[in-house]
Amino acid sequence: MFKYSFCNLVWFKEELSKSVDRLARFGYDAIDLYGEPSAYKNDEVRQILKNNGLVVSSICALYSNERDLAHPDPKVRKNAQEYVKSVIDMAAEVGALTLGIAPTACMKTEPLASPEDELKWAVEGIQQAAELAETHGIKLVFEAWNRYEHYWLNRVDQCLELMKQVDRKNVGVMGDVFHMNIEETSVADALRNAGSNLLNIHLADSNRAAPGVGHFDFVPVMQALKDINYQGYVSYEILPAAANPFGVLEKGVGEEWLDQYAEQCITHIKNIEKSLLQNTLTI
Ligand code: LER
Ligand code: MN
Repeated sequence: MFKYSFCNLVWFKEELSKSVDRLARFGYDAIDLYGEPSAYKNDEVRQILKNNGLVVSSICALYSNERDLAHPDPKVRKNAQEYVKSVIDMAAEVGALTLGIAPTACMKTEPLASPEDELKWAVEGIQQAAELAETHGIKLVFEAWNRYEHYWLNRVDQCLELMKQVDRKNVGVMGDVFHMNIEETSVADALRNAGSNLLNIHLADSNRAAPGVGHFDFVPVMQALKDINYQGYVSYEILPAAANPFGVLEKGVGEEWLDQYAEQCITHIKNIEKSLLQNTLTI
């Protein structure tokens, strides 16, 4: 029923062909590429994916302080818009269906201007990006990040609200259960509330490791995705423990984050999916 993808952010330092080979071996359908266009040669990406029978489900764009659509400095906003344009171009060239869009930087926990100004700058930048993405048939998605990574979009209902303000038909939302486990009253209800606006999802356990390694219950989440007839990819975004998820990537990861967790992610969730299909799980 579900299609599975994996975000290669955790394999930041690895050659793409090795990552894609691993995903193909464990039965994934797609890859969710971290959004650093200079790290890839798009024709090579297409060839590697074709050779392994995978597609690109999404681009996980990386919004740093220099790529802040809501920054008071127009130069920073312009830089952010240029970055977004470069990831849209990359998404178009590698055939990605969705692309993460953020009103302001990740790891920014306090605003730098008034809420009215930040909202105005962000909406302008996102509308421009949506119009360009539309010409390539790409959908933009807002992802809620927990309070230690963001001061603005912490819950899916806030993403839905911003989606309405942006008011472009190719803009939707995504969930990330690591963040949702911290911020939502009920992860499953928040996904149900997003309904057909939910265009992508990141799964990770409570400690951001592979599902099954922490203590998060994935059964209600998979049931909610089934109930809303979720048509997007179920993507895993697992990351080692760190206050700044990007800092840790520079160092590389331990052996268990490679084959062992890639296999465990898909096996754990496919087992739940199978049980839900056979109706053997009651929640
Ligand atoms: C990106 O998908 C995300 O979830 C952020 O927390 C980046 O670490
Ligand atoms: Mn995520």
